[in-house]
Amino acid sequence: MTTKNAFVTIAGRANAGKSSLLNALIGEKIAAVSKKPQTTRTRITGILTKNEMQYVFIDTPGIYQAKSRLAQHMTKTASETVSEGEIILLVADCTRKAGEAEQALIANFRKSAHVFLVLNKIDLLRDKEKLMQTISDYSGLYPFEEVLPVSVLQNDGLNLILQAVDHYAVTGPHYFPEDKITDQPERVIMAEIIREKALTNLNDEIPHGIAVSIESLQERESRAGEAILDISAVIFCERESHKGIVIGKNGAMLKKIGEQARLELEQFFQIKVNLKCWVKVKEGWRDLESAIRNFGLTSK
Ligand SMILES: Nc1nc2c(ncn2[C@@H]2O[C@H](COP(=O)(O)OP(=O)(O)OP(=O)(O)O)[C@@H](O)[C@H]2O)c(=O)[nH]1
Ligand SMILES: [Mg+2]
Repeated sequence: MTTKNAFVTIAGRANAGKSSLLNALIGEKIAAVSKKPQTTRTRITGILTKNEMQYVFIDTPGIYQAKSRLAQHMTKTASETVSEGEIILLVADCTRKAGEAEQALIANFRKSAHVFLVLNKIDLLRDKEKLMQTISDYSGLYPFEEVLPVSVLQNDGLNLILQAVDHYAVTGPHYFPEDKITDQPERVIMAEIIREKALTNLNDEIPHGIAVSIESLQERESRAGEAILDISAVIFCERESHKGIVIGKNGAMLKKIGEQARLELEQFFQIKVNLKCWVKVKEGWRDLESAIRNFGLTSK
């Protein structure tokens, strides 16, 4: 069998639905998703192998006007990844006008890159006329090879994305084993599942200042002979006053986050999980280079 591969960069403004798209294409939830912008902080590789084809999708942090050092690293990660991409999906929310975020990314595209505009969230669109206008506005910005209106939420149009990408697949060996779906280490996936639940449940500025670290991980057997994974995680927040909110009244918030995370961890890793979460303060860490590095969030 002649094997082929395609490396595809997924870029766009924060909240456009990039990580949702990655998860939908892979068919497994490997990247955190939330309503809040700036959910994704690093490059995340998702792999889909279908017969002779291997797609390697690279999800990137969304472009967003934020000032912290962490945000600068995230923007740099996105720009650098895009500047290396030969096949790029520029994902945009079709209900919003093209803006600086898209333009900033476009400025980084290689001349040789094949770029597809993925206009996501068409399920939200009542007036189809508006879609034509949006397509025309975007077409003025860049000569996209194709414009693909999709709804990731409704799994609508995703095949068109794969078909578009197929044109530019190159003959060569598969870079990853067939059953591999991501390059993220287990601990990172675990921390991201917990962070996603914190993002979903917390409001205002707090979610953005959350980082999660897995402190210990151990598999054991219960007395009944059942395998159990003990996970101990620390949820870092930026201020003492935030700590109380993350823990909640009588620990209610922390319990909720932990419970939701445990269920998803059990589903993903297919093992019973005993999750213990602690909350610690790392004052203003998003502006501390050393802390950003320790959390593995620096750009190259
Ligand atoms: N209505 C609708 N919502 C969607 C669709 N795709 C994604 N969303 C929602 O949009 C929000 C953002 O999704 P994400 O996948 O986290 O977006 P992202 O582009 O990765 O965001 P960042 O990581 O912050 O850059 C979530 O609430 C998703 O459920 C869609 O097709 N339709
Ligand atoms: Mg994302």
